[in-house]
Amino acid sequence: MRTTPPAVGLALTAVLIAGCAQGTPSTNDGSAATDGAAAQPTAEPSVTASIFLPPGESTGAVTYDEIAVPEGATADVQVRVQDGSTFVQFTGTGLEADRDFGAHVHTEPCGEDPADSGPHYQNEVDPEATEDEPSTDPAFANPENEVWLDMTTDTGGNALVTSTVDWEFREGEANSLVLHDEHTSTHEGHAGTAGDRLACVTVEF
Ligand SMILES: [Cu+2]
Repeated sequence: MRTTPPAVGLALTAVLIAGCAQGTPSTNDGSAATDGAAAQPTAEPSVTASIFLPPGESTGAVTYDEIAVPEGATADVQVRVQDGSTFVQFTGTGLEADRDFGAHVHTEPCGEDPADSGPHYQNEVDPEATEDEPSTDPAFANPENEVWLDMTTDTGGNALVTSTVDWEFREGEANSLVLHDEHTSTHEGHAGTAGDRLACVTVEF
């Protein structure tokens, strides 16, 4: 799914309000901020807005690959729960242009090491999965049982992607959104894998 300008405008606004901007309220691609009625209905979403920084400088949003996710790129994650369903929206700006990313909700917060964010959050946890061998069984590693937010950036390095699942997160068990090197595989033995972890956003889902 591609970005549309309104959400980008919202994301930048949210970032400025959040005040974690490090001296760059960038003009980068600020796009047209038409008004707020973005694509999605918003009951009362929780919003986490952050700016990607190198490991060690932030645990909020960390980039491990500054080509794909340059320092200063922004992430805006909205989560809304309604009638037992959960809606998650990711908006990114300043990312590498025209590029595929895989993205999922993971269990642990971001850290200096890309592995710190742990495995994918699953609604029904794969009983075969272990710490060393995360779930790659398509019966569990699929976009209905996990939250996948695969995206392709536009020519300006923006992306907007949404996912809705018919369950709610168990409190405290989903703590990050991880961006990966490629779109997510769905076949047996590889399901849920999407290459290297390029960046991570800490979000309390
Ligand atoms: Cu992942």
